[in-house]
Formats: sequence, structure tokens, C-alpha cells
Amino acid sequence: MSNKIDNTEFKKNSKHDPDAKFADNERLKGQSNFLRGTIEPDLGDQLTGGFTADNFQLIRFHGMYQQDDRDIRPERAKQKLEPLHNVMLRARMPGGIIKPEQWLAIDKFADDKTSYGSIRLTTRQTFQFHGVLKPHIKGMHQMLDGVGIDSIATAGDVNRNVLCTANPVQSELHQEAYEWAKKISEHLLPKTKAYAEIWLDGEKSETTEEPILGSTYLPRKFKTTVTIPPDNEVDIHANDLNFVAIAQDGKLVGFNVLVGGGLAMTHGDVNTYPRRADDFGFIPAEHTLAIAEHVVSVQRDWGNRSNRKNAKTKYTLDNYGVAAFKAEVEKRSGVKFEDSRPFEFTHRGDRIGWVDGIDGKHHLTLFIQSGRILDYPEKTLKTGCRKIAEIHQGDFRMTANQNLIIAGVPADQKDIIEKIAREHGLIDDSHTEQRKNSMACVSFPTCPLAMAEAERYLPTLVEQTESLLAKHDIANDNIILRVVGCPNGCGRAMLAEIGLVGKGPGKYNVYLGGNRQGTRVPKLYLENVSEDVYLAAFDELIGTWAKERLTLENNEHECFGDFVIRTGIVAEVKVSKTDFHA
Ligand code: SRM
Ligand code: SF4
Repeated sequence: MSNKIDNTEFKKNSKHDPDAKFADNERLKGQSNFLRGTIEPDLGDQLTGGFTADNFQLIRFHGMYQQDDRDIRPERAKQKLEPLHNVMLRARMPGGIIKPEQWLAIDKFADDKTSYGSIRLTTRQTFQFHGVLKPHIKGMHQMLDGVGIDSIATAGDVNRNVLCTANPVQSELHQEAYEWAKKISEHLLPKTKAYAEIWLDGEKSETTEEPILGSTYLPRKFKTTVTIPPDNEVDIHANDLNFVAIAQDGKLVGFNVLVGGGLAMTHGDVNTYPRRADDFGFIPAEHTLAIAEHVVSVQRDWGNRSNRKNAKTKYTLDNYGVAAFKAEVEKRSGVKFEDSRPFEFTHRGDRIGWVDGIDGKHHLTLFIQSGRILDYPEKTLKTGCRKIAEIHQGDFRMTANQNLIIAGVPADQKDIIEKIAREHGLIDDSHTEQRKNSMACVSFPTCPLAMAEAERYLPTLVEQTESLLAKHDIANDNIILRVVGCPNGCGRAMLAEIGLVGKGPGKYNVYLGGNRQGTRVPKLYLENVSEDVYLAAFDELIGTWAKERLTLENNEHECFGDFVIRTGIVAEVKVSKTDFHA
């Protein structure tokens, strides 16, 4: 098969060198008959628990990843057995909103048909099932469809689940922002009916075009948020496209648009780096879909289709220039960006506990460590959530910090919901600010790309950090601490005050210098070190931080990330392309 793309529209607008070799993913997307591939016959092949050839990649566009448990992989290999293939499913939930009846359905499926029995809340406001065996996959999609959930385009080279600030307090503004998150998600979805045909026994039809995404879809994954300042819990700088809500008198008037954030890198490759999004300017709300469509279409045509490590929007902006990209979006959409309107981010943490909305309703944010909802011997989190779902009259909101909000509780239900939450360990007053501001990606045992532990190590790392804070008399303070199992950075360590990035078993690179608001990328401080080395370094750094800030006039609350920059412990990353590896 030729490795060239036969797509006239693409050729017309593309900046791709016609003679350059395309990445193999381009071939497989182009040959997939709009994401159908041979998934259907493959599903019936019981000889293997996995998916073969291109289908291994294509199922991602349908929201699934083929995985196997890495804890048992060596033992199975010794016994000459195929890895125990299963899939992880990631649902599409714009803004993270899920209704109690939907919760009950996913809770039951996790118990009955997944090998880990958990519901895993992700850093992008949705949930994942881990460990679904091939015979249960189709039933899973039908169960989800039955309650109005799908998993279309939550993975693959498409626009992923659209985030929306999970702010239940400003209820009217949130409702408007959430409606936009849903509309953007729908507008940018693949138009192929492959998902319905394969998983829902939908009528077979012919797809002839993907008007927005193109027949070879995007060069790489694409991520979008709708954000309501001053909360930045969605971490806009991890995202390709951000609509930052600008309100007047509590009503949405439009958005500042920021383009080109992204956090992944590859160890040892200085051409890869985490990068903040650039400000394109303000647009009135009615232009939102046109701008979304054309930021996507420019990235579709200009993004690098030869080198997937240079393919995300953040690199397209650095390859062709921010001004040129923005001008092309204006040309295609017919919308001129106005000067940005002022806004400020002040924090990223979820407000754990009860808050009152301006609509008179009450909202309870539950802290869920690493988003893993499971019944543990000492705290039955999953049962607790189920019992709440059985009586709750509002909705649930999954946050980008992997927590869960019980939103829209009427006054007369507050006591019973709190009672259930406490009985099942969903409210635990002993959690420190440090624990609540620490995060990890999934990593072992399910992630095939993991190099070091993350989720399973987080509780220990938090305890160690808590001890150091206590030793230096600042037990009530905290550091935004994030650990990820590899440099893809799914737990957003590249926007943390301290970010640990897995390098090998028990070994991490340590990055310092992000800030509380999530607007600064941290910089490498220690490379490939084990726990004894970085804990000794943290001890010294936290000790100096605690002492030094007392000497600062009016600044005894200088946060750790600002401290390491001010004192020159690490240099500030201002422009990632030049500063990050310098
Ligand atoms: Fe991620 C790949 C888990 C958010 C950057 N991510 C993966 C895979 C699917 C591994 C794979 O490709 O086989 C991981 C599955 C682990 C598992 O067993 O569940 C995985 N990513 C996750 C989640 C579940 C982490 C979590 O602990 O919550 C998050 C799911 C989000 C969702 O619901 O859609 C998750 N991933 C992120 C984020 C953070 C964000 O978006 O806010 C990032 C960094 C931001 C960014 O994109 O720059 C992120 N994940 C990646 C990358 C690197 C992409 C790149 O630009 O090179 C990969 C690998 C890839 O795409 O090649 C990856
Ligand atoms: Fe896996 Fe790496 Fe993402 Fe962690 S950061 S979930 S180890 S891909």
C-alpha cells in the first residue's frame, strides 16, 4: 500500500511536503473506511483476546485501548501464554456531568464485567473502566447507550472529551459554559456512523466525508476546554484550544481564546517540550463554533503528519508562528479576534466539602485519591457513591482533579448525603491540604507506557511530603505535587510546583517551579533519581522555603513554586522552545 494520502481537500490546504513519508498512523486512518477497519470481524475472533493489526489503533477512536495487566505479564510469558488482553474504556462526558441513573448503570457494570471492579475518574472529567474482556465489549457499549453515554472520540487523533470548569456555585454561568462545552464536543465529533454500526448494531451506511476532521482525521490528539475564571482546575495550558469565559453582570458575553498548550515530552529528546497556550484574543460567544472548527481545521492541514512527536498544535504554532496560525484561523472563519478581555486565575484546587450555590442549592465535593472509586477494606467508596446515587436528585460532576461533586442537593437532603458519605469514607476530615493538592496518573499495572509507579505510589509520597512539611512547622501548608509514570504527563506534573516524572522502576526526574494558578511550566532539577535522593532534596528545599518566606515583607505565604524561581534554584521557563531544556 502507498503511504500517501489521497485526500484532495487535505492536499489543497496542507503545508505537508508532498514527498515526505507519512507516519504509519496516516495510512491506517486513511484506509480505515472512516474508522470501521475490520473491527467487527475481529470482535468475533475468539482465538485472541486482543485486536489485530490496524484495529489495535482504530478502537481508540471508539474510546478504547487494548491493555494487559503488567503485574502478571512476566508470569504469563513464562507460561508461554498470550498477555491477558482486555480493554480500557473511556467515556465521553463533556464537562464531566453524569446523572444518578447513569452512575448506577456504570457502577453495576464495573462490578459485574470488569476485572478491576473500579470506576476511575480521570484528569479530563470522565471515567474509565479497566479490564473489560472481549466478550463484554459490545454489551458495554449497549449498556452505555441505554443510559445516554457514548465513548466516541475520547481517544485517537480527534478532539477529545471537552472540559468545562465544574463550578457549581455560579450556577447560571456554569450552565451557559457547560452548554458550550457540549456544543463544541458535538460539533467536532467524527461524523462517521462507524461507532453505531459496530457497537450498537446500527444500520450500515456509507460515509463519504468528514467535513471538519477530514478523512485522515487530525495529525494527533486534540484537547479543548471551556473555562470559567478564576478557577483553572482544568489546567488550560495542557490543552490545544481553550475558551475562557468572559462574563458581564454574571452573564456570558464571549471567550478569550488560548491555543497551543500541551504537556508531553520524550525523555532525551530536546525537540519535545511542555508548552503553554498562546492568547489569540476575545470573540463574542456566537462565534464559538466557527473558531473551534477553524482552529481544528488549520491544525488538521498544517500539523506535522510525518513525525507524531512534532504533530500537536503546540508544535504547529512553533513551526509556523503564532501570528500566521491566528491569521489563518481568522481568514477561514471570517471572525477577527478582538483584544483579550482581562481575567485572572487564582487557583486550581477543588473546594472539598460543601459549598452553597447562588441558586440556593448545595454542592458537596468529595476528595477521591487518584480518582479510583473502589471498595477498599477500610473505606467502601464505591458503595457510598452508589447509595448516594440511589437517592440523589441533582447530578454528579467529575472534576479535572479526579474528584467528584454531588451537585444540586436540596437543603432537606444535605444531612442524609453527608451521613452516607462519612459512613463510607467519602468524607475524611483527616485529609491534609497536601493530600488534596496531590495528583497521580494511572501508570502501573494497566498503562502500557508506564516507566515508574504513580497512582500506587502517591499515598506514600504524600505521607512523606506531609512529614517534611510538619518537620519544618508548616504542616497546614501545601505544595502542588504531581507524579506521573512517564513523560507523557497524564497527571499534569508539567504544571506542578513539584512534578515527578517516571524514568524507570523507582526512578524519577524531578521538576520544580510551576505555580498555584497553573500558568508556569516547571524545570528539571534532578535527573533519574531515587526516593532517598529526592526526599533529601525536598527536606532541604522545604526547610529553606519555610524559613525564608518569614523574612519576606508581607509575603509569608509565598508558594513553593514562586520560592524556587525567586531564589534561582531553577530558572523560569518563559518560552518553552528555548528555555525548557536550556
Ligand atoms: Fe494520557 C496516553 C491515561 C490525561 C498525555 N494516557 C495515555 C494512555 C492511554 C496510554 C496509552 O496510550 O496506551 C494512558 C492509559 C492509562 C490507563 O491504564 O488508564 C493514559 N491520560 C490518562 C488518564 C486516565 C490519566 C489519569 O490518571 O487520569 C487521563 C485520561 C484523560 C481523559 O479522560 O481523556 C489522561 N494524558 C492526559 C493528560 C492531561 C490532560 O489532558 O489534562 C495528558 C497531558 C496533556 C497533553 O496532552 O499534552 C496526557 N496520554 C498523554 C500522552 C502524550 C501525548 C503527546 O502529546 O505526546 C499519551 C501517549 C500518546 O498519546 O502517544 C497518553
Ligand atoms: Fe501512562 Fe505515562 Fe500517562 Fe502515566 S503519564 S498514565 S504512565 S502514559
